[in-house]
Amino acid sequence: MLNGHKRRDKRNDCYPSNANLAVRPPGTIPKFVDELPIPKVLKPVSRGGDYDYYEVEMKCARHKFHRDLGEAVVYGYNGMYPGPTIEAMKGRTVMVKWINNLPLKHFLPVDKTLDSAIDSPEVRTVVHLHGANVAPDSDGHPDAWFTRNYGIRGPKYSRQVYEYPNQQQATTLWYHDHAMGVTRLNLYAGLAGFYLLHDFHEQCLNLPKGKYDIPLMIQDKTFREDGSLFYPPNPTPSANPSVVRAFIGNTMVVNGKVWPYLNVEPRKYRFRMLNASNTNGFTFKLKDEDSNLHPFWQIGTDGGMIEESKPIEKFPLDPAERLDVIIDFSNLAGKTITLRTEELDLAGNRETFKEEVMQFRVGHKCKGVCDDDIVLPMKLRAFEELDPDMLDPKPKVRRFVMTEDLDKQGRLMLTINHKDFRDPATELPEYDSIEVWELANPVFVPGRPLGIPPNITHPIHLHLAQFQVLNRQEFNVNNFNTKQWIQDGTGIQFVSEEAEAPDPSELGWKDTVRVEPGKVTRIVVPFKNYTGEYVWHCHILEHEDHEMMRPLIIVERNCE
Ligand SMILES: [Cu+2]
Repeated sequence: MLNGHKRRDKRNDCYPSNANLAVRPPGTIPKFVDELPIPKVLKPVSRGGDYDYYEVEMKCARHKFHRDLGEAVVYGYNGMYPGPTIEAMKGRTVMVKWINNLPLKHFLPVDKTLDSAIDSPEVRTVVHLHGANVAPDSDGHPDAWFTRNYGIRGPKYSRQVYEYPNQQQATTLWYHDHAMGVTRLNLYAGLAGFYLLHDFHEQCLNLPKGKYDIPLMIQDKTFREDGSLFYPPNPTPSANPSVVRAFIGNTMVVNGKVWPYLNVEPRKYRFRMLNASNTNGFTFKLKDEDSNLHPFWQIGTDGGMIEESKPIEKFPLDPAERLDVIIDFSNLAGKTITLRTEELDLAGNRETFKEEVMQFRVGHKCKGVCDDDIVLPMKLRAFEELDPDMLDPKPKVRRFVMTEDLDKQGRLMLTINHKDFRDPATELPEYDSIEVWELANPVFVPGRPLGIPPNITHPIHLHLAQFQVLNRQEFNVNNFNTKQWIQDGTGIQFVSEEAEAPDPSELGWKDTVRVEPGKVTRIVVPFKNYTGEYVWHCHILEHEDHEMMRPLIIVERNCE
């Protein structure tokens, strides 16, 4: 096995041939010339009475992102990018042996000055199934990493085979790398795939199924002239390469193709939309060639089905968030519908190349039976809204501030309550308790567009838990006392008494929430199912690698 890899490393298959080539201008890459790939469904190695057993091997591979680009080196689960889709059924356990057969040296710029990277091997991996309800030892703790053949193992490493019991409702999960300090590079290199959890309730709903149920992994990337992946080394006086504060690519990639198209029939389709970008948040909408807007019919959030499908014209989607939608092409035969974003470049100008994401080309007739019996809106499932004022006992309230500090190299780093990943745990909720978390983001310049630095939204992700977004409330960032507010909730001046309701697309169970600049974002979180050590963190991968992450330890309930 090892010899095989030595041979492969020698052939330089795992490294771009020329890492010094210039960046390819996005305007030289024609749009909508490649068809959208649909990731293959993974087959189990064996099946037991109540479980399926899979093996997935991470390895380097060559991948063509676009007709006119040369092959790029990628890291892929089973050598595929995106990784193969795992289809699971509620109540039936999935076991996966995650195997690392990657080389020992990374092809992207590794910052060896990050706390977690000092003395750590370059290519270390651990898989997190994002949004899943799993025991801590199968959650993919960022310190549970391992190298090729499990040769070197991180301090929290405990097992080769992860166990996913699938006891939650049907939803779109995704698996991706989570190794501390190199997640941004491993995910950018291609280590991400879908995990679609089904249940009987969902299967009895009259939703588009099979080839009409399509996952969309949306990312922004930048390429060199030869088609290889570009990620900035960002040398600083104290570190070369050095972690960047944000990575914004100049092209849009869906399921591994740059600006693809999809031929669709004039009927309804289900799309599971995932933002798997490193930093970039998007606002999506659908437009035809005459600039008419067409609605998405939302059916789900991160955590599964919402109560009733509803039309939405546009919605925000930050890194790691998912939205489950139906797009109805029935009355659009012969039309071309473009999935678009409202992109701004870093100067706040319209980012014309990235405003287009992919194209749906609607054919003139259905291949089989059209789906005229799917009637929208559609009742989906019961949903209980959690109102903290009605809860007994009263939920514990925790307050967090998205803070800025300097690291040992003197670089700006983002922290939470001025704490980083290595500080002792402070979030130890009790098993079977419900808490309210208030997350303040005081870095805000009014008048500057959202998403343009410093007005950055932090997508905050809690492992294990699914929560509900309560509201957001704008506050005066120039008159804010971080310490006092964390301590007792005073030291803050709200711009208005009234809090804003969540975006309509956020009404449901979530595992990632946008903590917008200049606002306090409130969520209500039940902690249940497992005790033990997890993490919560910003899902901007450049922030998470630079320790914008905290331990989350669910403790046994105190019975007094
Ligand atoms: Cu962040």
